[in-house]
Amino acid sequence: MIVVLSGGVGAARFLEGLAAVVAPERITAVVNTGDDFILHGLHIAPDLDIVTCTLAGVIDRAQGWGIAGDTTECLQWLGRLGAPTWFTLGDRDLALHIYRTARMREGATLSMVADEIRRSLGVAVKIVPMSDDPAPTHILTDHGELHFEEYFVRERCQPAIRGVRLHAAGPVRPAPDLLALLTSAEAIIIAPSNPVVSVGPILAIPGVRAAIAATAAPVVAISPIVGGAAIKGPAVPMMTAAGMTPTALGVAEAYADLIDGIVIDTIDAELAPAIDALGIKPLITDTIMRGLPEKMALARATLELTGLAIATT
Ligand code: FO1
Repeated sequence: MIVVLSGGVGAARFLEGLAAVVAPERITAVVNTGDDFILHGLHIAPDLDIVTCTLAGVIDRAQGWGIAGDTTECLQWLGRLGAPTWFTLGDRDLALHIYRTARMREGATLSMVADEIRRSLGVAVKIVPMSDDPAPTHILTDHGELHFEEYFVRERCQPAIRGVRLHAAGPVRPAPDLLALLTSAEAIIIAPSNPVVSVGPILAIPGVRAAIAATAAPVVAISPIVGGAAIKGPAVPMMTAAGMTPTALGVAEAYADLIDGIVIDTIDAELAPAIDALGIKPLITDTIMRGLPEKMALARATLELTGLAIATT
């Protein structure tokens, strides 16, 4: 099993390429739930839905989130009623949240519901939340403590970050079988996601780092930072606030105790010697995922870095 530690948009795009070069059944995406929050009384799970809908081919490609061709009739009426409309939930998107909330109210776990939804949408890649416990990521700002989505969407990343608080609702246990999945994996890939608020919440779960350190599998990452900038999202200010250097080298340093190799973009080739000096094998390639061919090429390069003789299509 190839296990991919995943956040949202960047991870989803990488997974599209990976699922096109190896059998999708061989892939398990372990997805961040730190962005999950309750809105309109519904359990919203942004990264789970981004990964699932992207792999199902129904994602709004321009945004990277939401469902293609969606409408916002319900949201407009919610606005008329005085409900918050800062988080754009389309009519089709709402079906996911209504279904998830109803099933969890019946006693289903987030893991069970994530599996039901991906199967309903015909996704062969297994999709596993990092935990079934609430694990909200909070951003400490000079405007107070905000949930990640309040900071990222409602406040548009304007408030100055004072810090990041992972697992802000209390102890977070690994999803069922997550630790076994990591120790028995044939390869572990850390997707090109925000190291602080997308991958960080997964690694912060008790037992996860130890399981990755203990696994016999090759562990490789793909840098989400290219030329000192993030392709999407607030990775640079967040890495800085977390005391990391917001470069591909800084990403390698953040994962230094876990990874054997890291894929970096050609723009960052001059960082390769410093990465090599960390005992981490750099692979330099084009990491900008413009279309499916680039996503497939990046997936092949990443698999090559694992050293696994994985037959790719
Ligand atoms: N991101 C935005 O910037 N604005 C939105 O209104 C928004 C709505 C939204 C709805 C469902 C969903 O699954 C994701 C959504 N996102 C939105 C993306 C989300 O805020 C972030 O991209 C992820 O949480 C970070 O990985």
